[in-house]
Amino acid sequence: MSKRRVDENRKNEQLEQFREDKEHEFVTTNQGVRADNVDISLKAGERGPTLLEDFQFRERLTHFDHERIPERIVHARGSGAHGFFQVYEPLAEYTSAKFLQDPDKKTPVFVRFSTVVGFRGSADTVRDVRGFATKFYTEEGNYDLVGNNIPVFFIQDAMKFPDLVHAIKPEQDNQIPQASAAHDTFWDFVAQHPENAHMIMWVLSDRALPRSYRMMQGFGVNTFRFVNAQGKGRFVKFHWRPMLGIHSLVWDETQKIAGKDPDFNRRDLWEAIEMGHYPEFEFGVQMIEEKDEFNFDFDILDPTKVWPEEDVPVKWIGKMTLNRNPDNFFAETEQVAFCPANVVPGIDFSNDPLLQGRLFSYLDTQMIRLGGPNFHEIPINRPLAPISNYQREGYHRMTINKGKGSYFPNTVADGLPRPASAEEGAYVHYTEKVDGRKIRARSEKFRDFFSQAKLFWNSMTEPEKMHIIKAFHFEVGKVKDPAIRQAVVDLFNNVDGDLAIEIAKGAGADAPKRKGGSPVTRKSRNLSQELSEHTRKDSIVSRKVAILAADGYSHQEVESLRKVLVGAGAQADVISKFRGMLKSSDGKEMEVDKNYEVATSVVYDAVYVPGGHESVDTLKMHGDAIHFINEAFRHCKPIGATAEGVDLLISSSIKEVNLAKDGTEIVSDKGVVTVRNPGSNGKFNKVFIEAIAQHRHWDREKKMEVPA
Ligand code: HDE
Repeated sequence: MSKRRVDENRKNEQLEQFREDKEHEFVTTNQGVRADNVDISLKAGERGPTLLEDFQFRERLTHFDHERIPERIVHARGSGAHGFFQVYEPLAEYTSAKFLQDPDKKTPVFVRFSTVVGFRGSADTVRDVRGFATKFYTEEGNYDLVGNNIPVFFIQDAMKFPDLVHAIKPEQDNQIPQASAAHDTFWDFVAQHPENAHMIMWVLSDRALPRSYRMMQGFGVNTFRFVNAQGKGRFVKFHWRPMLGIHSLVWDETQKIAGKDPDFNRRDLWEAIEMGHYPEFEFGVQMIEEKDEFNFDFDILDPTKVWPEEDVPVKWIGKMTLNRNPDNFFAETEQVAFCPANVVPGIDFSNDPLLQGRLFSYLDTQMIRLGGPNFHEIPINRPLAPISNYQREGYHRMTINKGKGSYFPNTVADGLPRPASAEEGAYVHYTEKVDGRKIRARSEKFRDFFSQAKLFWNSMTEPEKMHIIKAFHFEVGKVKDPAIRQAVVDLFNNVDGDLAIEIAKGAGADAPKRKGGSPVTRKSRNLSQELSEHTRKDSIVSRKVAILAADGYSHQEVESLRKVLVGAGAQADVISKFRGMLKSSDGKEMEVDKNYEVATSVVYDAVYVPGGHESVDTLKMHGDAIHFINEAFRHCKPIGATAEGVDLLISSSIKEVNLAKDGTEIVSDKGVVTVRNPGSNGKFNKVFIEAIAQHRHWDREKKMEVPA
C-alpha cells in the first residue's frame, strides 16, 4: 500500500476497530448471555403479570429508554460525511501546521453540515444559516474548523448568544414556530440590535436556501491567526468554495420541499456520495499582516464584517473531497463533537470577542450533550495522534491507564509523559502583547453597523434584491406586533431608504418618516451569488432532470437526451401517471421511474417533454403534468420540449415566452428550450444542457407570474 493511501485511510482503519457488522448466529444480552426469546416477556402464567426477574426484558427496555441524547442546542439537524484534504503547496511561510505542508499527504476529515434553528427532526430546506464544520484528523492532533455558509454573524459579542438563540428558537410559551425566524421574538431582537443588520441581509438572501450542501460556500467567520515556525503571526479568515459553484433554491420551492421531502439536503449529500459524485471544496485563506491591522475602515476583529475580496484576496490553498458516507448516523454524525478551540500548532486565535466566547462554549456543551468529559474517546472524535496525559476517570471512560503514574511530576513512571517543547511539536500559544483595563466595552469601529449591510445590498443583482425584499415581506409580514414591524423598517432605513420603503409596503408598516441610508456606494462582486467568480455555470453533474411521458412517446428523442444527460453526470427520471412500462410510438418500451404521486417538480432541477402525439395528448389531460410545467417555470427552472412536446407547454400557463413554431430552429428563451423538428436531437440536447448548467433563469421573474 502506498504512503498516500495510508494517510487517507488512517481514520477509516481506526474506526474499523469499533465497527460491528459480523454475522452472529445468536442474540445475546449486553453481558454476552444468549437470549432464548426476544418476543415475549417472562410472565407468571399465560395471562399473568410480567416478572421483575426478566433481566432480558428489563435490559432491552432500559437500553431503549436511554437511546436519545440531548440534541444540539443549535445546529441540531445535520448530515455528515468522511473524506480527505490535500494542500496544494507547502505553506511554511505562513503556518507551521503540518497538514498544510505536504501536497502528497491526504489528511482524513469528517464534515457535518447543518441547519441552525430547527430541531433534529425539522426540514432541511428552511430559510436558515447552514453550519459547515470540518474535523481534520491531522498527525498533530485534531483541528476543527467550525464554520457557516455565511461569512458574518448576528452579534459581536458571545455574551449575547443566549439572547439571540432564545429569540430565534420557537417562542417559549407555545413552541411555535419550528425552524423559522419569521416570528415576533426574533424580529424584536433584530430591531434592537443594529449590529445584526448585515447578517440579516445575508439570511434573507438566496444564501439561506442552498440547493445542496455541495453547492454552498463555507466560512470560518471569526478572525484566526496563522503562525509560522519563526513565530510570525498573520490574521486570517478561512473560506471554502464548492467546485460545483454556489446555487440556491427559490423560497416557494423550499417550503414545498419541506413537506414533500424534508430530507432533501441530507438525501442529496448521501446519494451524491453513493453515486460517486464526491463533493469537493477548495480551501482558502485571506491574510492580513499584523502591521496592517488598523488599515481598514472596519475592525478586523469584528465578526459582523467581511474582508472584501478586492482588498484582501483569497489564496486558495487546498482541496477537500468527501467520498464516504458514515456507517451509522448516531455513532458518527450525532456524536461528533466540534470545538473551535481544537487547533494545532501553526493556527491560533484572535481577540474577536465572539470567537473568545466560542472557545469556551463548545467544550461545555459537549459535557452535557455527550454525558461527561470522555467524549474524545468516542470513535469519531478520537484523534489519530496518540493521547497521553494525566486526565483520569469520569463517565464512560474507555482507556485503561496502567501503573501508578496519574500525576506530574512523578518518579513512579519515570516522569512520563512530560510536556514537550515547541521543537518537539508542542502547541505554544502566540505571544501576543495584551495591555488594557478590565472593561465591558467594544472598540469604536465595531459601531459601524450599516456600511457593510449597504455594501452587500449594492452588490446584489436585481433578482437577488427582489428575493431579499420578498423575504422581508414573508418574515416581517408574519410578525404580529405592528410596533416591531415598524422598528424593523426604521432599522433598515439606516441601510438603504428604498429598501426600507419596500419592506414597509409588504410588511404592513409605514414608510420611514425621512428616507435614510448608508452613503456607501461601493460594490463587491463575490458577495453576489450570481456574479461571484466562485459560482460556476458550466456543469450539470448530479443535477436531476424529470422527463414527462406517456404511452406513444418518442423513444428516439428520450434516449438521445438521456444518453447525453447521463454522460454529463446528470440523473434523468421518467415520470408518468403510473409506474410500470410505457410503450413508445414505435413499439419500444421504457420503465417509469416515478409516478406523479411520488415525483414533484420541486425536487428536480429541470423538466423535459419529448414528442409523440399520443403521449402529449395524454399528458395534456393530466393536471399533474401541466402543474409540473407551471411550477418548474415559476421556480425559473430550465424546461425543454421537442416536437409535439412543445404543445404541452402551450397548454400550460407559460405565456410570454417564445416557443419554436416549426422546422429545425431551436428557440431558447428565458431557459425554455424548444424545437419542432429535432432531427437527431444533437443540437437541442446541447442547448438544453447549457440551460440546465445556468441553474435558474431569473429573467422570467420580472413580469411573468404563473399560478402554481
Ligand atoms: Fe456555534 N455552537 N456558537 N457558531 N456552531 C454550537 O456546539 C456558539 C457560531 C457552529 O455540526 C454548539 O456542539 C456560541 C458562529 C456550527 O456539530 C454551541 C457562539 C459559527 C455548529 C455553540 C456561536 C458557529 C455550532 C451547539 C457565539 C460560525 C455545529 C452544539 C459566540 C463560525 C457543529 C455544539 C456540529 C454549534 C456555541 C456562534 C458555527 C452551543 C456561544 C459564529 C457549524 O457550543
